[in-house]
Amino acid sequence: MKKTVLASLLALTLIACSQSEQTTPPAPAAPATETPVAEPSAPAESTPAAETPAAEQAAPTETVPAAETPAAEQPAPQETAPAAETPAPAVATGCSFDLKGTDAMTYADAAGNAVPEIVVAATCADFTINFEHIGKMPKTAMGHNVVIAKADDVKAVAANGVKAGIKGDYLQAGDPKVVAASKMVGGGEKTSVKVPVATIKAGGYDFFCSFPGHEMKMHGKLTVQ
Ligand SMILES: [Cu+2]
Repeated sequence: MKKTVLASLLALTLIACSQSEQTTPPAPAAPATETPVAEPSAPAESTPAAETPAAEQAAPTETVPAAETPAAEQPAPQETAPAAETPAPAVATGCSFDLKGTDAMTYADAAGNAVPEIVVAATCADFTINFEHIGKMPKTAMGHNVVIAKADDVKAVAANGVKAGIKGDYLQAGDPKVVAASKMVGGGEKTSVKVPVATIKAGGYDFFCSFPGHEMKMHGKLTVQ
């Protein structure tokens, strides 16, 4: 009996609830349904709207590369700067010149500038190049020397030097094409080479390093004025 009563009470309550819900909903139900409809449509529009900005962002991204193009144009003026450095020859004062060698496989003057050419005074009987390896690498890895030869003979002298190996200071013993040469030195070491000016007066002589591969970068003109 109690169960039936409870059941009927529950049923009544449910009906009451459903009725109360039904009665209340009608008014709010209309606005409630209208609002959801408006909301979905709004997000639906906002989604494509969000896609449009994305497409607009892609456009700005294309303008960024455009900004990179002027940046690529800037390196051009920078390239002209090194070109201006190259023509500067080192004019020796007196009858000697202090030449440096670096771990970066380059020759440099005392100020650290590149030395594309050394100009020797014609009044000198002998000209001495005092060479210092200012790097730290050993002779076996980054050895440097100063060899004087005719410009046309440099490749052949270097090739013969490679055959001579490190034991021969990368110079063929008694190579007739070598006018003068210093010994091969490593980081922190000094050496020198004396050049008879009468021999190089005619012109067309170069100085270079005969360590394998170094001649490409360590190479300059030795001229008499
Ligand atoms: Cu070298």
